[in-house]
Amino acid sequence: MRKLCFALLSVLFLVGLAYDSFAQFNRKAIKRNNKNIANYRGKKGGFGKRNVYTGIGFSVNALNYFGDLAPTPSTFSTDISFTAPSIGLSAFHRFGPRYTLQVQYLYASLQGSDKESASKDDENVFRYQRNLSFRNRMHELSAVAYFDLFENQATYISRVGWTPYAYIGLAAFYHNPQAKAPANELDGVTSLAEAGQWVDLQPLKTEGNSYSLIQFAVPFGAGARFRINEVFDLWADIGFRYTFTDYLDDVSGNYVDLNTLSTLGQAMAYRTNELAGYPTPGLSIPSELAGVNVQAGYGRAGDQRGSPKQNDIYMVTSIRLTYILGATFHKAKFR
Ligand SMILES: [Ca+2]
Repeated sequence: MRKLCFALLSVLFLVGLAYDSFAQFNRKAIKRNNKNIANYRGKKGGFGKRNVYTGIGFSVNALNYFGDLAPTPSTFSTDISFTAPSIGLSAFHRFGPRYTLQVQYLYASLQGSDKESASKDDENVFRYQRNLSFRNRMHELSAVAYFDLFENQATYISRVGWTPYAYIGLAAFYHNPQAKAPANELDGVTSLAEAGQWVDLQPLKTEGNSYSLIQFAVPFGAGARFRINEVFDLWADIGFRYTFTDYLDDVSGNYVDLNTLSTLGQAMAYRTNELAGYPTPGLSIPSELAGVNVQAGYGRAGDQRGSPKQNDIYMVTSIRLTYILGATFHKAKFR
């Protein structure tokens, strides 16, 4: 909750900042217009229609996941080996000397695995023994405002060679957490029909509750844009998607009574027994499911499965090539 408040405050602060600079820009524009009117010598103006431009872009991105299945319990823990590539398509509109608005479609993929990220030989033994894993393929649509440090009052032709920028916006995404099904049901002998397949986790209600597959996020970050030639720019930035869900990994709260789940749900919700030698002698206790023993602390109703304190977030590192549309039209007009 504190995190959410912080995120909302940050957004409000940035919106305030943007509004302030916009107001300042307006005041400047009025001043400039007055000056222009006073010095009128024919056609002249502020950031007028002919300075506005539109373009399209293509990006390659690297995605990292921060959440319940990260290597350590810290907020900024991620397993770099699970970095997933992604592509994005975008369109942007330049509407001020410092301001660009961009809409983007991003295909994204996130991954995490307790077994591969945590060790049974250190303080992360809880995660190792939990033995959960996931992948999540996402389709994200975002609208983001970019604020340049260096301004350009004229047309795209005289835009600066490079400028740092910051961005903030809103994103909506469709996601679908999945995990690979184990060979057997929880009884350890009956083969699972879905063995080895990627199974959708949301319909199984592994923690007893449902969540929406459409979610929202606040993208924010910083980077720099480099002019390649008259029409091409290269953008490089790094940022976070602060989401409003803890279920990107299908892990957030406690284990539920295994009797309340389907056979497949049971096998996907509690996975400690898949580790060789588990449940360990001395810590093997009966679960609520008849005939199935679990490791003490895992798999019984109320045992901790995840941490609901923090939502899952992801980091997006991007390199984007953009092309300014209508350049030949402008050239023809001003030659
Ligand atoms: Ca989570």
